[in-house]
Amino acid sequence: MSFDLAQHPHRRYNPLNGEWLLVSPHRARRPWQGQQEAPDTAARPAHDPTCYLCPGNGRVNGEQNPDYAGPFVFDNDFAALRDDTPAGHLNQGGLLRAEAETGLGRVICFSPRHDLTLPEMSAAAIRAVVDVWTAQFQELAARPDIGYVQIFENKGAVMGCSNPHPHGQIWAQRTVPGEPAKEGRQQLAHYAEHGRTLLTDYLEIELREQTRVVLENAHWVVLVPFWASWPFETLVLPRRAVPDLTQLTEAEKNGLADALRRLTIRYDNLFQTSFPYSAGLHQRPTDGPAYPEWHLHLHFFPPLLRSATVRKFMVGYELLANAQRDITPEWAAGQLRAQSEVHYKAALATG
Ligand code: H2U
Ligand code: ZN
Repeated sequence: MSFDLAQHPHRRYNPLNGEWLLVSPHRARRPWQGQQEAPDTAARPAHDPTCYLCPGNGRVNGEQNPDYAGPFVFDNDFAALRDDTPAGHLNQGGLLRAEAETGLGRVICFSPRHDLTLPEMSAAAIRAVVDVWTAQFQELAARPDIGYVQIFENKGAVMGCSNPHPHGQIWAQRTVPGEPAKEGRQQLAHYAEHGRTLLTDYLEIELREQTRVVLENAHWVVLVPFWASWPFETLVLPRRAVPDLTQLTEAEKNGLADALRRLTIRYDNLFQTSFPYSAGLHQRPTDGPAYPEWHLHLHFFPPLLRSATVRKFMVGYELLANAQRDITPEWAAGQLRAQSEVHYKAALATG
């Protein structure tokens, strides 16, 4: 009996953050119990008078949203970080340590439409969101008090998203937080040794093997990473190594919009539901250096496992030991590859 990644319990290494994952494929070999649920065809109004993100409506701080026509950015009224925090720190024997942290939070409404999530938007409308991410990164990166800019989206109530109006967030702060700091150390070590970015070398392997690739266009590749811990986790990678959005060409930005649209349609089609996830960009820190080792990418972390309601929980072993999965990344990639790029709601509407 020889070792087989599709059958035998094993550990996989995540070179991007230096951590390990336990894969137990034998547990997933029981028959697919994809619970049959009716397609979610719930419709929302294009404008909701009670939504604090819709154009023209009031927010909790009393401000009124403009009658915006494209993406709309405003300062988060309940930002986790503030730029008026006084400096200060605490250190008790090296064990109790604290430091004041400064920064800001912003909310990005993807469009005026209350009812259109990314997979239901046109590539041009998604490109407008990419442009806003780029402009926000550029503006914040230029500030001496901002060392890192995190752009992300929480989608769906299951991910703690409080408002269905499609929107993302930006948290920008003085220091580099944990996940990008880990990825930065790993990428720097690889670049120092090989003179190429870690993700350039990784992508070359994935393009050769093809087993985990979900979709490609001229400038981007979407794949289920070898070390994915969430069942249908994906990595969205530019073929050309650039450290941040401002380095992308027009064609690459259009390519990103295309990749995001096609990926999120496949996600919605998988369980015929508006597919929840946390997703976001990882880009170079903005504290000064050029960071040539940084290879911009997006992560999608979706919680669903078997159906619109059966999700993966990161609990006992995952909390106490390390991440674990049953279905293999290769199998998950195959499921996503098998999906149509016509949104199921559009397909149902045209019969
Ligand atoms: P989430 O549902 O993804 O948490 O996003 C909603 C964000 O909008 C949340 O961060 C902000 C919340 O603080 N918000 C405002 O800034 N103003 C409001 O009037 C309501 C919500
Ligand atoms: Zn709305």
